[in-house]
Amino acid sequence: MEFIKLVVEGPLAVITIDRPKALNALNRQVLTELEQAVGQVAVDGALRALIITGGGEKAFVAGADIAEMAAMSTAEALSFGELGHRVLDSLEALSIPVIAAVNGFALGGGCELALACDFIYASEKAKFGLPEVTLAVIPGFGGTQRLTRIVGRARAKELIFTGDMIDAVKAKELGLALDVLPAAELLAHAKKIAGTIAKRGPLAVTRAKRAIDGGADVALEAGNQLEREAFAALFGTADQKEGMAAFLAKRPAEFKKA
Ligand code: DAK
Repeated sequence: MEFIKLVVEGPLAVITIDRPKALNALNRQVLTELEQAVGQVAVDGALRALIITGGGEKAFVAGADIAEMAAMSTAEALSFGELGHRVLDSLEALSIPVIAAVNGFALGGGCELALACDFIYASEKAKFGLPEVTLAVIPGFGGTQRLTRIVGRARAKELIFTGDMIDAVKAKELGLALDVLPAAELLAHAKKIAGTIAKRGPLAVTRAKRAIDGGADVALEAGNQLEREAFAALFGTADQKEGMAAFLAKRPAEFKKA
């Protein structure tokens, strides 16, 4: 892969979008490689968390590639949008938690990529925005939907209608970024949190992710039903027996994802 780096460090995987000359902009090749990397993560049963970040000093991802999109026909735009949605959906559907470490510009498709992750940590240098209307288009990789679900309709409309960028502090205020870190500490912080998650019962983490995501767009009763089913199913796992036995024996648990 030319523009995507996938590095596995024990139970953690780090994907770096690495096309710094174009501020890591997402063209078809980058998206296709990203899809491939996400596919590799999906089948690696030893992984417990994934971190996504941007290569170089300036950008997480500065958007879909404007040079590639400039001459697209409607049919080509439809196919490009389908590719972007497919890649972000596959990321969102991973059974392990995905953390975006936003180290710079996260604009347009880059902001949408971060929004498809489970949560976002931002460096002090990060800037978020959906500037598509400045190009006379709209977000095409799920931004109108995922941003709205996080910040609410009115804020999403303000950001999308103006196309203005916000800094990391404002992103935190809106609930878009969880925390703001000095640039030099961002990745280490994401790895620390990912490392903590990696020690927890992996099947439980996955079930919790499914219950939270599956319950987000349904009535409370239906969401609670998802939780009840997941809770009960976990009692059929060896890890649940191990986790509770370890607690009672006052020793660390050794989970086997079984
Ligand atoms: N695409 C292509 N190249 C980009 C780029 C992008 N999104 N962003 C930056 N670059 C390139 C620049 O062209 C420049 O290339 P060279 O001139 O050196 O060859 C290089 O990266 C460095 O950028 P700058 O020289 O501009 O760097 P500055 O520090 O001065 O400015 C900036 C940084 C982030 C403020 C500026 O680069 C900028 O405004 N970039 C564009 C940001 C943007 O508008 N992003 C949103 C893109 S639109 C859809 C599907 C998807 C989408 C929409 C519809 N359908 C299927 C319908 C998604 C749309 C978008 O994401």
